[in-house]
Amino acid sequence: MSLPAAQPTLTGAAMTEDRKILTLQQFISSEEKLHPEATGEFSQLMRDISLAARIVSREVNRAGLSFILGEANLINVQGESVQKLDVYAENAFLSALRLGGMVGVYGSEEQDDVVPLAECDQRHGKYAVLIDPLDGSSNIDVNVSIGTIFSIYKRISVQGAGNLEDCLQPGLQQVAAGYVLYGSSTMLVYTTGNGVNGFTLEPSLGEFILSHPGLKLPAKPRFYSINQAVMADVSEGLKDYIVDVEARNASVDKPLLNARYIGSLVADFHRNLLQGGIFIYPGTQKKPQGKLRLMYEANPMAFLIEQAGGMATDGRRRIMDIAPEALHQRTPLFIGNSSEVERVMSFIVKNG
Ligand code: AHM
Ligand code: MG
Repeated sequence: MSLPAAQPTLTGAAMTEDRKILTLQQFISSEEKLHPEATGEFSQLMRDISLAARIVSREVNRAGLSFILGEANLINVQGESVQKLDVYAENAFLSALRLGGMVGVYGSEEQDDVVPLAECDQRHGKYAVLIDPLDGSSNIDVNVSIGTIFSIYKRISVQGAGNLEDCLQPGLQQVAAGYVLYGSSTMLVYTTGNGVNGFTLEPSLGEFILSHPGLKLPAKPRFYSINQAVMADVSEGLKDYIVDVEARNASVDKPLLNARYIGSLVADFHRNLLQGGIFIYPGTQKKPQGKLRLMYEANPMAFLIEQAGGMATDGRRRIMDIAPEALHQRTPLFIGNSSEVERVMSFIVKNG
């Protein structure tokens, strides 16, 4: 029996002439060259985000060991206190962005209020960053994929530290958005409004390598993703849509839309982005605005999905058109292939 030919590793391939390896840094620099007016500040900001992502990735990968290493009163073998991962991620992103100096104001799911990052003028810190440092953190203990979601705006204020107004801009004003998926491998996927590109972390190089250029949603959706447990409490229109999905599935030999729900937005979104589908986190009678946050979860994912050829709404309105009123505002979310998002919206318009 002959063994299959060994697949080149990224490191191996990086040394060969026949395959082009592009790191995130190289990609950012090449994009910057297309914009003669660019100051390099955005590139620096992306470098800061990617540094924090690599630090968090390293910690996530040894999360199962932290408890063992930190058994004695949560102090690990190096004598450092073991932090909860979501606190760790918050600190990693906040300090990378603070030190990087490109961000005037920071808003996070982990903070009650916005954090002005420096007493800086607009030139030094012209961006506002909104972030969910570790989304799906209830999945950490069971070794399920989790993620970071980020959204970047230009500040409105021109002097001093940034403020809440800089953060409360509609999603349409985003200059970039993306996520980091800590999964079987770590990926950073982002858009600046010129398509969606995905980079995979090569751990031995410590570099994100362009692995998924120009991501587009497949034309045919394969999955629908919703927490079935809340169905009794959702609108009649959404119930009608799920009946419609079941009827379409029953009419053919193999289901057209399979159900998949991880309960970790980044992982659910990433699967549907690559393979096609719709993700729904609805409002319910008990929680009319649902669970997900407009500024940290819905807006960045909406920017990505639109750039990949799909749609994101709250059931009636385009997510990126919503004028935010509060930092931690929640919104229902219907996101994915336009054909499915439009279909569920038609049921909601008809039946509420
Ligand atoms: P979190 O920001 O507190 O981690 O909550 C957000 C997560 C999402 O990742 C996921 O889509 C959703 O909560 C799952 O919620 P549920 O368990 O209600 O289905
Ligand atoms: Mg979250």
